[in-house]
Amino acid sequence: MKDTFIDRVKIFVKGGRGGNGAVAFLREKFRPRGGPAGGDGGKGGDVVLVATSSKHTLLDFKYKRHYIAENGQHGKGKNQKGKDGEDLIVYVPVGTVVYDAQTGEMICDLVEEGQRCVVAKGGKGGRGNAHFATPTDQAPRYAEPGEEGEERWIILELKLIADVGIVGLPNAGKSTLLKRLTRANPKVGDYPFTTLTPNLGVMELDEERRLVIADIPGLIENAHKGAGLGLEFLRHIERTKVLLHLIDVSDFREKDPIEAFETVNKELTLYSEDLGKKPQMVVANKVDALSDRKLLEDLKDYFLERGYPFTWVSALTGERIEDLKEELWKFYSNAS
Ligand SMILES: Nc1nc2c(ncn2[C@@H]2O[C@H](COP(=O)(O)OP(=O)(O)OP(=O)(O)O)[C@@H](O)[C@H]2O)c(=O)[nH]1
Ligand SMILES: [Mg+2]
Repeated sequence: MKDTFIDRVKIFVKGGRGGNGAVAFLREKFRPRGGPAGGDGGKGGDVVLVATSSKHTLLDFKYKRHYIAENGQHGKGKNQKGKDGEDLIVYVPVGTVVYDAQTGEMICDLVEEGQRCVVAKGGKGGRGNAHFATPTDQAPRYAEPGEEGEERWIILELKLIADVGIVGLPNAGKSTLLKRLTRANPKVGDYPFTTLTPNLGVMELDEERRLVIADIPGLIENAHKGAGLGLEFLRHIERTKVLLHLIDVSDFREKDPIEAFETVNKELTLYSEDLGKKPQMVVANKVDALSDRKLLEDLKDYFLERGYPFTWVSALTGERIEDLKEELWKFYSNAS
């Protein structure tokens, strides 16, 4: 993913105005006092979002912010109805969630190809005077105006659709690992919060076995209350099937990997119970800098006892990366 990844935009949508009903009378040679014959106005077009997998970002919306559907045409004489305005179809990537900008209410969640969502209804057309004739007023000079279309600001938010999400404390080596597993080229740094927006990469074992992996900014304690950067990006891994939980074991005397693991898990659960319950595979990283590898056995016991598969790598040197690919694939395939 490029730095230009746009995952949230605000746009204005407005349905077309309904056409006015017409005031008209039949004037025929042999019926000089023909009845009212004003046609109805056409309906205004709707603004309709449609999910497509051929779009992957919300970038277009950064440049064009207003989406207004066509107005309905006015009614005409001889009871002719005005033409309906055309719906304005706006394509958005699969994975777009739509909110009302003012109320924050979710309007729709576009998860499937071709799924549609009307975000602004067109106004109804007004009725022509033909509708208003009564026994006492057979020649009404009144017709309804068309209604205004609905209008509002909406927020489009794109959740990345990844198969695997990498989570862990800042600096655990998540981006380095993504680089190793895929062809993605995220920024790596020896300081926390190097990653500011999510990165995506595709891990390819062979033609049939591919996984999309997401690397998100590191999580810290109280992320669910807004500490650090992590929280805002957790939505990107809500839809992944499994999580790869990366822990740094290089400095285990100073930074307890189990504590790190529990801290991150607590934040995941506090953010959303579903996220906390997602199957996790625990991966110890930076084993190149670990002098006493016996620690790995202890960690393995700890995690296996709790039902988490456990493995280790060095994202930096590439040690056991090929094994991890196979293990991750297996874990992913077996997760329901
Ligand atoms: N020795 C060693 N260092 C590593 C390894 N993997 C990553 N690092 C180093 O750890 C630091 C952090 O790596 P990143 O990949 O940026 O870590 P991150 O988890 O993405 O960090 P944030 O994006 O800030 O959350 C960098 O200096 C990496 O070079 C490893 O296997 N061994
Ligand atoms: Mg990173």
